[in-house]
Amino acid sequence: MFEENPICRMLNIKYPIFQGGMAWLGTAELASAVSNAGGLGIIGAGHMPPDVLRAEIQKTKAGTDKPFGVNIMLMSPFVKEVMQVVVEERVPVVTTGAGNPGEYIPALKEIGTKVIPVVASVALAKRLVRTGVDAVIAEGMESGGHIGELTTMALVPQVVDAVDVPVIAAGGIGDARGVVAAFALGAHAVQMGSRFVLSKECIAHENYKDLVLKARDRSTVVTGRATGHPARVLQNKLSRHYLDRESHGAPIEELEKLGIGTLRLAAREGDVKNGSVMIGQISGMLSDIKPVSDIIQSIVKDLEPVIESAKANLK
Ligand code: TUI
Repeated sequence: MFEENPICRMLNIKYPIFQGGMAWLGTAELASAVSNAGGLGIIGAGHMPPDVLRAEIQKTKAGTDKPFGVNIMLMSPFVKEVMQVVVEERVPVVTTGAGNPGEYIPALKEIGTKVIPVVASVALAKRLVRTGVDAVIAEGMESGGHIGELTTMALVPQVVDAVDVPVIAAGGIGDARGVVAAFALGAHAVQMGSRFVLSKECIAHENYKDLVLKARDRSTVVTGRATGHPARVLQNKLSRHYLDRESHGAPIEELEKLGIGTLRLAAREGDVKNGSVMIGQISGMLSDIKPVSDIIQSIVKDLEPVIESAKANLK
């Protein structure tokens, strides 16, 4: 299975399943577990200082001999130094979020690192393909954290039609049904974040995991539309206060201040009232915490039955 999948071949991985590079949650423990299970584990560099990222990369290398990636948040104040660390450590794959990685592409490509940006629009996908990226991750607004405007269902086929590199679909995918749907839209691989938050290996605080387990279909909201940096989070005291201030026209500086440090507060300290519990819309269908290898194996095992039941509707 997947011997001819372009992403598996390009990256030398067994399954076309990426783990989203989540800040504070995509640690060496999670990334190495996903890579060991045959997917692509990704360290979420978030706002990590360069020395912290270097240690995380070295820990991941100690935990797996398989390819892995680093996700670089382009809004990070450390972005230049962090890119330097990734080059020095010869990280096999770099994914980027929240911006345009164009200026860093030549240095990464020179050492053979595959560069795979997250895009939320066809225009950015086309622009980045011209600068030489190896593939693109088309991420719909079902995702947790920082998001664009389009849904996965609308975005993925339009990106697939617009570019001639492989496309990884992200946003709203948590089981084999989502993977088959992504393949039907023309994607070659998937990226999942929320599903891996509810894994044994994810170091999210148990309060964070518990709140995600309790989530229903409409439990997430989008804060920060007024700031130009919308983010999907679970409803809680913080998001209610934020949305209240936003709807009353609070200045952007006040809103941005409300968000600082809140992901760490929820994810690591477990303060899920005053922190940001970033998670995608599929949280409503996540009902168990499993080892990463079980998550991946159960998805792979369910692919054929899901395809068969879809086919039944063609008869
Ligand atoms: O980056 C993400 N998801 C994230 S980043 C993050 S850290 C954060 N913390 C607090 C507040 C906000 C963020 C949490 N989740 N996903 C990838 C992604 N990239 N989604 C959307 C985009 C994106 C958006 C606009 C990429 C490029 C873009 O435009 C750039 C351009 O030049 O047009």
